[in-house]
Amino acid sequence: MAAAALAATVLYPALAFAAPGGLFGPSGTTVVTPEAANRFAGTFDTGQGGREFTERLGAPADGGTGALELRTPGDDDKVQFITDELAGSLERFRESSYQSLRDPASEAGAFPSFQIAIDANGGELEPRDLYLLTFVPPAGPAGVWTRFDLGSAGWCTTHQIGRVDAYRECRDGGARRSLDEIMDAFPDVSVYAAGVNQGAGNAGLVGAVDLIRVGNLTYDFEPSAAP
Ligand SMILES: [Ca+2]
Repeated sequence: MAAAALAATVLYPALAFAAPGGLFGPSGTTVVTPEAANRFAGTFDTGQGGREFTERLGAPADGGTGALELRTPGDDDKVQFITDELAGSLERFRESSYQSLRDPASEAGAFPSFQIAIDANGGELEPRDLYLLTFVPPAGPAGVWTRFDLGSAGWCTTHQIGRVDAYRECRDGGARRSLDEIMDAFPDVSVYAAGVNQGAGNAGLVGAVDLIRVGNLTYDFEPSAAP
């Protein structure tokens, strides 16, 4: 999809969204279920991947009974779960993390990654202002819930032009920058959306994610609403 169309269909709705609660946004834990998606969507999905709320792989501590499972059987498959509720200040991500697990039956060795879509100079989004920040998790064991700290992470910064797959580019290399370095480079930066990404380039990976925390807000993914 062309950058202009991408921005128009995906990211312009966020322009009308003002994050409540000030700089650090809303607080507390939000349970995200198939029935209550909290503006999460598979914005950049491609190919034949799958996404399912399930208890099959359990949940991390304090993460309820289930999580969101992501499947990318083919090399070109890409599944995401991204919300523009996280639009606003990049500062909120100084305190941020998520938890992930790789199914031991996976053929691939990676974990689901995390991405932040930014407007490099804030204000009105022009297609040329759209960049993606990608966190590529380090290697780790399968079958264990692992917490990834995003506030101290190194971020791969890619200009979103045409159909380039930011995750695949970042998995294969590219400089990593701290949030401070990104904010120095883009003093007026604003966030449009953020969430998890699996693929392209993760053939055979079955991963799960839970407890996305940004600022004082935590998203707990669950198969159904708590009674
Ligand atoms: Ca959960």
